[in-house]
Amino acid sequence: MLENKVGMIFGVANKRSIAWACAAACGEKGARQAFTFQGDRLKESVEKLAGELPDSLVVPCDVTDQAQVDAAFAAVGAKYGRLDYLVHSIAFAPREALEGEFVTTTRDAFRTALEISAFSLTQVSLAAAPLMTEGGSIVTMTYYGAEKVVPNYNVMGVAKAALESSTRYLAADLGKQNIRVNAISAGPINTLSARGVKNMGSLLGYVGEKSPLKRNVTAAEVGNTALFLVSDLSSGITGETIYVDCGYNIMGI
Ligand code: 1JT
Repeated sequence: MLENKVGMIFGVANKRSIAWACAAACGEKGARQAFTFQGDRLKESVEKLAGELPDSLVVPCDVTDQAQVDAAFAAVGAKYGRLDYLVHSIAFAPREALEGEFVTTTRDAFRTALEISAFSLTQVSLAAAPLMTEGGSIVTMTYYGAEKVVPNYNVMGVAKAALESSTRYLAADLGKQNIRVNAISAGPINTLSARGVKNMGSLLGYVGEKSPLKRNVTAAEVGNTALFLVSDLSSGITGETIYVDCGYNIMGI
């Protein structure tokens, strides 16, 4: 399904990462993929995982450093000569911003969360577009806390609201180049990022009981939706936020 397609995956930390589930689903369908990592501590882990897939590339990319972003896309251009899809699965907020009350969010935490979690989508979309010469698909990850208040999600909710809105504005701009931009709103998953969050266990239990499917979503299910969004099966979908949350978001009480 993705034979002759080239993808670029942002946000793999380990095998539980949503980004890795996306890459594994797409790799199985024949895509070649480049992986970015942030900081030396993730280099080995990402190189090991990427090594499981044929003809992959691993490049450093801290999105707060424009030179690294430019170099990462230059490396993809040099190796593959093109890009068909991009998976953006990165977010960050200082730990203390994800507990207590939103009203105490500092200027610094706000700036960092919005820069890394929301602005980076625009940044990588601009860099990706010239390589997407035959059209393309960009997929990002969001969460329900963008729309409704979820205790402790705080500034990440504000950042995800900006990310979802950015998805629509980017879709409008890039549509003329046949580049589609969509977001997946995933239910909570026990990844490395989520692990650092207080009361993640009880959140997972609560969502698992309340959702129509009476369970939590898996990273593999998010990966399969990313596969759909990067494939031609979704050729008429852009600017959309698709829920992959076992139906949790449709419930009132
Ligand atoms: C970040 C973290 C972004 C955790 C994230 C995230 N997007 C979803 N999660 C999981 C989560 C976190 C909280 C939550 C519900 C789900 C941690 C590092 C920074 C980026 O609140 C109930 C806080």
